Amino acid sequence: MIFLDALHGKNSARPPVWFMRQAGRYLPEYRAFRSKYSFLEMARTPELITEVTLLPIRLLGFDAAILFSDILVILDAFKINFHFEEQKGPVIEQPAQLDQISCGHVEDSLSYVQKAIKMLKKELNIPLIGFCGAPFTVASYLIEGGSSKDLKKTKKMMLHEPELFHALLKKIADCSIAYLNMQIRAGVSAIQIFDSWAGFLSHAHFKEFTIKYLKYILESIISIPSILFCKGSSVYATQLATINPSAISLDIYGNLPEIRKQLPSNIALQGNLDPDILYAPTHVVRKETKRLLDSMKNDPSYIFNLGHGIHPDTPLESVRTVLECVKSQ
Ligand code: 1CP
Repeated sequence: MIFLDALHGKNSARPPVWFMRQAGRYLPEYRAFRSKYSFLEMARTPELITEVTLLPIRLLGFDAAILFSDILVILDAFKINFHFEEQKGPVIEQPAQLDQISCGHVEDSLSYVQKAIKMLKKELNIPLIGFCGAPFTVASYLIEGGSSKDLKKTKKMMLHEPELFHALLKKIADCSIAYLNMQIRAGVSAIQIFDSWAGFLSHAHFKEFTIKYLKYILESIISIPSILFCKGSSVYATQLATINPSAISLDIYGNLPEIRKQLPSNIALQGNLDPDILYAPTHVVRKETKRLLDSMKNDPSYIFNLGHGIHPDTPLESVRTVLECVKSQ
């Protein structure tokens, strides 16, 4: 299992490869499912979660599967209603009373995730990655009511009402611990925590509002390989390393060999191909993939991935080209 070997820093074969959002709209087979079901119908139905998780594995041959789900399904545990709109993304339906929300039993509200993991374990012969959103990023959706370009409401709340903000982060962290432990007991082989929007924070605030809760989560979950991702991870890699994840997933900005030198050797690195490169002509896709592979040659703990999720309009041919390059190493 080269993916788990790399997470443990002892992969002597080629680097393993998987993509964030690998089960998504760039696949015609995914779009066929979406023409019949809404995203949330799919994400709440164990049989559909299983089918869609397996799509990119069967069609393209990635080395790890990631559970088809979303960081926002945890809102089901808080009984907060939300939906996804075509152009807009997630919409939180009733602005929550943030001082009053509480997380119920995840085994009840998120049982569909537990069932899907058990089904997937029977089908898969490669590792399955479970995940959740980080408290800061999940809180930002609750406060903004959906996606935001600047996280202004979130940062205002953080600055005006730090105690309320901390209490909210703690509640989401506690719920995330229960949720990840449920996923681990059901059989995932590794977990990834997505703190997509933590890059909006300054250094000191990153420590206070993000690192604190990521550390708490990592220390509280059942022991399993863990990967931390945020947009901004190339800036915050050394801070993220202090809480000892198995791996850090790098955005597109940093130079991996340089980051490698700054971090303890027991921390694996994942990333950081720019997803936009997949729009390039095939020979450029090949050249850029090789450049990244060469820069991490013989690294026993490198996992090939993108710097962020794959775009919905990515040409399938480019994905095939990347996989071919990595696998021919
Ligand atoms: O079909 C569709 O219209 C839905 C598109 C889609 C998909 C395929 C959404 C809506 N979520 C997902 C799946 C998803 N989301 C996965 C599945 C596993 C995989 O194949 O990787 C994962 C891990 C996520 C995580 C997620 N959701 C993040 C963190 C990662 C990242 O991209 O930064 C975030 C921020 C979300 C929120 C979200 N989900 C979907 C949308 C449109 C958004 C909003 C993004 C934004 O605010 O800009």
